[in-house]
Amino acid sequence: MNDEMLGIVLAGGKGTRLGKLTQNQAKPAVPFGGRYRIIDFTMSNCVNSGIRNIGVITQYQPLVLDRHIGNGASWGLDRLDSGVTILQPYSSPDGSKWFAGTAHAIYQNIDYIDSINPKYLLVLSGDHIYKMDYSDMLQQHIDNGASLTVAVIDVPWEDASRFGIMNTDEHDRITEFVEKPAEPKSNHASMGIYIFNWARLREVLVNNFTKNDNMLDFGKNVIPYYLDSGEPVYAYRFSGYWRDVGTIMSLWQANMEFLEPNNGLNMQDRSWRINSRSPLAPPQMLTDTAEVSQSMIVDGCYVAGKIQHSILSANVRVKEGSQVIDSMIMPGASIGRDVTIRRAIIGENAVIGDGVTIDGGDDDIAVVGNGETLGGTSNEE
Ligand code: ADQ
Ligand code: ADP
Repeated sequence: MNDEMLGIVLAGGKGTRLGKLTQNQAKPAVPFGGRYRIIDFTMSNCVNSGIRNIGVITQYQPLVLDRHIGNGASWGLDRLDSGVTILQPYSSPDGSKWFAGTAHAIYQNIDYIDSINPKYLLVLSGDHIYKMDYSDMLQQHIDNGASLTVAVIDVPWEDASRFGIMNTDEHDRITEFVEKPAEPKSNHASMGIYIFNWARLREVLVNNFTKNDNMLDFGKNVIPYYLDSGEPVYAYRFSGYWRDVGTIMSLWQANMEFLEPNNGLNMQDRSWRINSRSPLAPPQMLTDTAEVSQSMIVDGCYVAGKIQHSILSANVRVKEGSQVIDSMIMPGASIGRDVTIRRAIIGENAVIGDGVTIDGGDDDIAVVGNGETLGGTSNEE
């Protein structure tokens, strides 16, 4: 059954709300949880759900993401009966093919999708942290006789205006959908995860794009169009751990939750592994001055300071006299002597000079960008 479903990961968003962390890479490529990049969760969910073909649509700063995904071997996608294809905007004789929205990005890749010829199209976002079995969602889609199924989760009311918000009838058929409403009528939020009957979606996209460009986005255009046309559109309820890590605060929070043993993600579960491409790094070194508590320290780290309730990704250095509290340090960052870092995200390969203090304060999170250097003092051996 799952051979009939093609997974498409939308990985092209600019992620402007992540600021300096997405200046040189797409949001799905942002490091998470010490060993991962955000997209690893979606990629692994696909493979664990039995999906054999995945297309990853990129656009904005795709280099890091391309390298990370490679031929898909990290997820076992390099076999004969499976594959991952990176889909980038391309130019054609009739002009630019830049993707103007999520549905437009699918429309531009019709040739690729036709080459796989799926019965169902699973549209995913590359920037969510969660574990989900899409084959269960597909089963419900089939049982309902749906044309489109949207995965739904209840979010805190104060966050509801960040999402597509819907109402359903007693059979979970969606009766109303508004993308990011200023005044949400419910807290049933779209997770941005869709299963479409491909033949019908293809028809809708082709019909509309040949006339005009009014089907650019799934949330803003396609779902309302389906509802107006009376298509059977159903909600698939999800109640597990799920985070949209599109803002600095939500990215920091999800990393801090990752430190909690019972956060609902269950990373020890060997039946639903999250895989990633991790180049081999030497073992971590904790010196006799190191003090580490409630933290994750990944391979290649050198720690001579104090680490408390923090994540140190691969190849991070923290020198003597420094302390790192409630923070996420991305791969390759180097922290000098007598530095204080609290409530912060430190970008990849950032260099923090001796004596610097970086503190987000009690209501905010400080960010140091990828490759940024702070404090001119010597940080050499
Ligand atoms: P957003 O995430 O705000 O809301 P959008 O900006 O359309 O919606 O991005 C969806 C995904 O597609 C992201 O992963 C983004 O990176 C990617 N993307 C965006 N534009 C793209 C393009 N042109 N080409 C390729 N990829 C692109 C959506 C839904 C809401 C829902 C939330 C849940 O619209 O209804 O509640 O997701 O997070
Ligand atoms: P944000 O965190 O800003 O909401 P998203 O990933 O949701 O980030 O994308 C924001 C918007 O930027 C989306 O509507 C997307 O279409 C648009 N976008 C995607 N790629 C680019 C690009 N290369 N240049 C400019 N805008 C883009």
